[in-house]
Amino acid sequence: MSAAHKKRRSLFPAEPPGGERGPFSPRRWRSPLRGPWLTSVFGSILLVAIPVEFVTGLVSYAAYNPRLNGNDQTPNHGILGFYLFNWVTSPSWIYRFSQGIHVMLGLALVPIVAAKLWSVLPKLFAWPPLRSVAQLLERVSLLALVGGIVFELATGILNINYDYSFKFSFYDGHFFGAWIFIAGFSVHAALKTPTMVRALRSRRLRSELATSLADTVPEPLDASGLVAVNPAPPTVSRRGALALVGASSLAVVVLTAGATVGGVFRKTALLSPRGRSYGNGPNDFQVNRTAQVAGISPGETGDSWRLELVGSRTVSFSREQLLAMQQVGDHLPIACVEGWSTVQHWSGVPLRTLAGLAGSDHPKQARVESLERGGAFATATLSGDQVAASASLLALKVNGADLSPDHGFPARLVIPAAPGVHNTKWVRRITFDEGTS
Ligand SMILES: Nc1nc2c(c(=O)[nH]1)N[C@H]1C(S)=C(S)[C@@H](COP(=O)(O)O)O[C@H]1N2
Ligand SMILES: [Mo]
Repeated sequence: MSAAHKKRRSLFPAEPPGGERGPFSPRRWRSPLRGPWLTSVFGSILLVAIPVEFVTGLVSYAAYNPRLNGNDQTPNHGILGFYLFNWVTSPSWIYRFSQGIHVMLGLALVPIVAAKLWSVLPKLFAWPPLRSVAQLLERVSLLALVGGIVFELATGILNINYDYSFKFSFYDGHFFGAWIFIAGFSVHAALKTPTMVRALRSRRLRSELATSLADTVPEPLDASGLVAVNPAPPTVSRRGALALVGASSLAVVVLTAGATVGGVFRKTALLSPRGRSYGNGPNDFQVNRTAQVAGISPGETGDSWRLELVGSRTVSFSREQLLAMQQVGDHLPIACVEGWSTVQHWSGVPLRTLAGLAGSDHPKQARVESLERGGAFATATLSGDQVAASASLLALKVNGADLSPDHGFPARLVIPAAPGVHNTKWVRRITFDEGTS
């Protein structure tokens, strides 16, 4: 063993199991790109992006008005619901915007998180695994951090792909997972930000981007344990690695953003599982669940259909009678939690007019029931503000034409700024509650 080699080895106090070739040997990790600078580049992106992702996630949960009966099986989530507020009704695009960011950014983070984890992989195998109490604490926080981000990305991606058959467990899982993750993230950020700043200052991004493969050399050895003690020749430059990660992120965004940006970009949303199945003519925009899948039979939506309104009195109206009332219309978005959205021109009867007809001028909340039986979509509870908002509609038409069966014929809700799921289709009954809840 050479003197220099001995010196390097002295950074590692114990002989790992498996000798020099096992995964626990620092000599086993040979990428010449790994080092505090590269890790810090990925870390600094996450340091900004993760809080945005967390906050838009909390906003999304608040937008469901989980405190209203029936909107959430575990309302409030105890102390973690401390921040909940009555969700807003304007601007109408706010949920579309915030949830679009949450989903797109979440997807864009996948390559960056993968690169960050790759860059610190040798630390996972550091030997001996526990050197001190401080290190034990750090490792526990890493479990929340790494386990948390992997869990959040996985459940989020499953959710946007596979509907809501597991809706409430998804919400609970993604919600509690987010809190566990953010706890680990906060500890990690507090511990590592000084190191990150130092590492970022150690090299200039501009000169890294100008460095070719031939000139790529490892970062100087340090105590962090990230830099390879036994580096292999580089097969990609740092700028190549950064370009690969950046391009992957960009590709994910380009291939999904069309689902919420809409227009001509809709066609580029090749990775988006939703937001691309259309109807016909004026109803030619995406359908989340068709009437057939929801079990709506043409018989129940025909001439015998009546809207029942329950307040201090109970009244009911045929579709014809509703169409004879004064109609209002507006361009309003349907913005799904899955990240896709679409803006259409909806017209029908304002919800507050219907409340008045049921003898309930200032309801505290409204319970909406669909013809659909059972499942997470069959009912929604709206706040008093949502009933009172002038743009809140029981829509009968879209873009001037009758609603198609798949878009909720005979009548559906369109509530400004609400998550798509509260825009109940095939409405059967609305119960206005003047109580104090
Ligand atoms: N009764 C009922 N209403 C529903 C749904 C449903 O499956 N059943 N889907 C909801 C969801 S999750 C969304 S995003 C919107 C989608 O509306 P669209 O299919 O007209 O685009 O309707 C909402 N209303
Ligand atoms: Mo949705």
